[in-house]
Amino acid sequence: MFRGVVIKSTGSWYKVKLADGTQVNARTRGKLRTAGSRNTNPVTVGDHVDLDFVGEDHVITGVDERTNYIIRKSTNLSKQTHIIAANLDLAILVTALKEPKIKFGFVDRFLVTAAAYGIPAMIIFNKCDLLTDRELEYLEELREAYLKIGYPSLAISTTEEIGLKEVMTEINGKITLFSGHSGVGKSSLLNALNPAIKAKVTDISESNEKGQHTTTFAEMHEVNDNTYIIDTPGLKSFGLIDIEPEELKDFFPEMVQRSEACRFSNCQHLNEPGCAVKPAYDEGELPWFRYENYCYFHDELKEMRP
Ligand SMILES: Nc1nc2c(ncn2[C@@H]2O[C@H](COP(=O)(O)OP(=O)(O)OP(=O)(O)O)[C@@H](O)[C@H]2O)c(=O)[nH]1
Ligand SMILES: [Mg+2]
Ligand SMILES: [Zn+2]
Repeated sequence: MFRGVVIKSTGSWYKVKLADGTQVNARTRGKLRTAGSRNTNPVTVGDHVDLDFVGEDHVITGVDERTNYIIRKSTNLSKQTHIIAANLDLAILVTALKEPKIKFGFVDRFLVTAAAYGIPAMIIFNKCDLLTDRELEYLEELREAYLKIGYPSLAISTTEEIGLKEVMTEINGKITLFSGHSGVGKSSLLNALNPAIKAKVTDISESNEKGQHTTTFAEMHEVNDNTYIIDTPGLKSFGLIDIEPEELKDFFPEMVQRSEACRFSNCQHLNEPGCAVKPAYDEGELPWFRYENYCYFHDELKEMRP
């Protein structure tokens, strides 16, 4: 038996890094014990696995229990789920303010999901070289708003090599997930952090014409000895999953912080009397767009309930 870590998953085969550092292609065979049953993929990037040699092939025979994992619905309407990656130390949402334009709903869906699965999250605003002074000021306000609700962020430019040291400081010694829309520069940033990686990058105008993502499968890359980044294909949407509407509030850190002052211990911060959370948004102490997203997600989760 061999031991290894899954570093790439295409759905039909897996690239596994064995304990001695060599990389092999492996398949799964038979029934694997897995955490969830509705998932489209029983084995995911970051999984620690057992392998056997069957004939000429490496076969994954078992998957270790995951310390954590992050799941999304394949599409917003789909019932099928997809495990993006497992055993993460940090989840980074890479976005740009423009080219492509930021979608706050998407950002907050990602942050809620990371919180629900207990994974520390942060935001990287890439492509700052494209911003005017006014836009840069706006970005600073935005970063302050996110910091206030519990999410650190970095403003960087991969092409101008601004802020790369700060990114390195955040990810050093960790296994980090890069997620975000197509074209925000996830693979470019990966290459900038370690030019030997040479992940495929496409000019945004080309990729728009084809309507395709440049990165097609999640893959774990070694940035240095104990620092890994999992680069993922760009996402169009991010469906929430496995969250009850009543517990959604627990995944908004700014709500958790203030909810002790609510009259009712199970306050949903919607229209309850004596709520201490909603007024903080009403009065501009907390960013209003977060509350809008909360209400929107709450409705969505209620509608999904069987
Ligand atoms: N102006 C500017 N362009 C950038 C920056 N970072 C990346 N790009 C460009 O953005 C485009 C898309 O970059 P990719 O790294 O392929 O984006 P991705 O997020 O990996 O996209 P998918 O793999 O499709 O999810 C390329 O043309 C990059 O050169 C940046 O900091 N500034
Ligand atoms: Mg990419
Ligand atoms: Zn409340």
